[in-house]
Amino acid sequence: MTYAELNDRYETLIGRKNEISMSFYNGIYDRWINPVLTREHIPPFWMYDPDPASNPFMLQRLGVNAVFNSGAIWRDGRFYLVARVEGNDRKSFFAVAESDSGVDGFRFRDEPVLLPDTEKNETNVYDMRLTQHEDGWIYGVFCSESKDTTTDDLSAATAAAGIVRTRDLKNWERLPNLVTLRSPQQRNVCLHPEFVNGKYAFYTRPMDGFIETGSGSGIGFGLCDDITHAVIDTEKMTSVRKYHTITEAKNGAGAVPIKTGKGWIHIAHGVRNTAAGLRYVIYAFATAADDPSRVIAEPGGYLIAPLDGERVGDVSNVVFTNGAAVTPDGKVYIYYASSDTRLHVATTDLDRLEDYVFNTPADPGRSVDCVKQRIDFIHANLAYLERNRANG
Ligand code: M1P
Repeated sequence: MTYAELNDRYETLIGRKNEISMSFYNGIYDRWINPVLTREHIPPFWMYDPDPASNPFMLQRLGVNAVFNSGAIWRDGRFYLVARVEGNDRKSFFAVAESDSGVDGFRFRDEPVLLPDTEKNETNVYDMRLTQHEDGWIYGVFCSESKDTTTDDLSAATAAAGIVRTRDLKNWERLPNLVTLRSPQQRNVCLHPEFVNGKYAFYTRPMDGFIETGSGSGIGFGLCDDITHAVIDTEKMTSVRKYHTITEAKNGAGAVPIKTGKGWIHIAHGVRNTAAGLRYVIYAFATAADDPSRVIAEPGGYLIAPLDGERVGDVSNVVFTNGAAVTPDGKVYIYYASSDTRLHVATTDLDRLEDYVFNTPADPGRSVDCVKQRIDFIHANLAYLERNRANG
């Protein structure tokens, strides 16, 4: 292929219109047929030297393996994603893509984000949550991963929460990593958009090790006075892991909580173990308007699970979100990645999301109680249908 042909292929992809999937329905959200970002959305000049003199065979010199977990924000009529881009060398980095529609046309800016190099042991960065904070800054909180130097195990790593801030999504100021005094490691940390008791509030995910949460029992919540040297002493638990549920193995904050009339809606991920490995799904819960650490609604089961082709990828059987954009007219765009490979969008609105979170029955915890719950539901539904028939 010539560089011009590569570029034509790229432009055709960027220009492709997306459509709501008609084969999926649950009333809660719509799925869209095409992923919004894939590795094919990477500009060719990030991967190919276009000069035939130095690249006579038009070889890819710096490949991109995957584009997935993405922070999201809506600002001034445009949708911005800060995606996790993973090179063929396994290192992840961040890149900003923009679109007018939020469902198609996402185009990466000319260069990825070069973070200030202040954490000298940091090897990898990923999964940025973008928070438009009431202090006027846009914060990006992400996983900052370093080699665990206390062991010879080459796969041993340490996860911490990195923090950057920006006013324009172009110039990024790096702040010191979050310190949590009582948790050795952190991943999936997310900054709450408002001050709580006059302090910055973080959702955390305390972990004893890099993969296992160990004694960490779920999504934590902690306050800090100074975001430029963020230290959290005590983490209070919000949504906790439970036996034989979708969060049994671990869970973690996802998109920045969404403010509604009834409280804060959280779209998070839950993980359970199976004979085929870990299965990641997306679930939702709500916390109180006046106390964003207190869970007030927890619909049973998952909101989004891997479906069809989403089930397969580099880390199969995974859906994961770290970003949702909300428009002023109440439309909600949930950006979720499948199998650590590509990024999709599911769309809904605040009313439907609120109805889902507050009116979906909670998980009763035991099969027998689930059957009773369903039978009560069936009886009520049949009675309604019968009444309707009787009334003509
Ligand atoms: O591979 C699935 C996900 O695994 C991690 O999530 P968690 O910390 O909950 O296990 C993250 O690294 C995430 O990037 C990844 O998608």
